[in-house]
Amino acid sequence: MKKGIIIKLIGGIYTVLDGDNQRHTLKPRGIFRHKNKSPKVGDIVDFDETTITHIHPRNNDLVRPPIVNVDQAILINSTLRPNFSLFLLDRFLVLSHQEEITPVIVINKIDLLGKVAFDKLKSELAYYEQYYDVYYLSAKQPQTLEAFKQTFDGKVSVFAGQTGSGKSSLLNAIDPSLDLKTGETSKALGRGRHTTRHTELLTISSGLIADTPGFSKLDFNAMEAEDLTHYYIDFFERSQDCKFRGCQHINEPSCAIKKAVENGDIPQSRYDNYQKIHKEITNQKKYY
Ligand SMILES: Nc1nc2c(ncn2[C@@H]2O[C@H](COP(=O)(O)OP(=O)(O)OP(=O)(O)O)[C@@H](O)[C@H]2O)c(=O)[nH]1
Ligand SMILES: [Mg+2]
Ligand SMILES: [Zn+2]
Repeated sequence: MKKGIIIKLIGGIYTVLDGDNQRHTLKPRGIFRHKNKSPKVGDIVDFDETTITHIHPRNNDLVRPPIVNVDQAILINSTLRPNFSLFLLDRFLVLSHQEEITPVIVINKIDLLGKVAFDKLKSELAYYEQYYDVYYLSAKQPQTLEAFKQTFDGKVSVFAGQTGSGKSSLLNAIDPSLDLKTGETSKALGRGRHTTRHTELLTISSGLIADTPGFSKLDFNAMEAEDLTHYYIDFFERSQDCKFRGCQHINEPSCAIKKAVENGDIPQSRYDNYQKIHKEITNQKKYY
């Protein structure tokens, strides 16, 4: 009996990577399908010569991309083409916390910014650096990637970010043998084409990464407005100073979050985005 991790699934055939970095092509036991518990990419499994015999318990189970046991979400934002958006970043952070996956923030395409614009972006992100790892990278400048390479080690990561933000380009820059397809950004639209296809974990540095295609629309799974107060981890940390327990920082009096925004301790944009997401969630609920 051997143990490994599923890194690929195509047409019912699984590829499993064992602890000695050997790959095995396997089929699942029939009982899995029967019990409606098919193995997924990211599953830790036991197997014999031909067959996956046992699936170990999962830490988490992502719908998109369909991968389980994800340790971290690496959020790829580009400076330009497509334009950087604090709203998208705040959304991605909420989604990561909802899935209980540690987010890492990447700003890619720093080569496209002049010094003044770059300094401005960095100062906007300084707040986030208190809570998250933030990397400033360029797929076109390999020297910017040195420290970042280590974030993959010993982990299962997923890339998330808008189409054209440079996810595949970054992976190629770190390991050219991956030879992933990348799309030229459409200059007219400022958007990239959809270029990444199926779900697979790739080996990179000493870790595994799923290069997922970007998307233009991001929906939240069913979420209560209350949950949002947890997924904004910086707000949650301060919320013990709100007058009301369970304060949602919207209309309540003596709210520590609103005070911190007024004092400039929390960026206005971070709060505005919170309000927008809060509204979206409460509006969604009407339809249930
Ligand atoms: N100037 C510059 N261009 C970059 C950088 N990284 C990627 N690009 C370009 O941006 C375009 C999109 O890059 P991709 O790597 O295909 O983007 P992606 O995030 O994988 O896109 P999807 O697979 O569609 O989600 C390509 O034309 C790249 O050459 C960068 O750091 N600097
Ligand atoms: Mg891609
Ligand atoms: Zn509050």
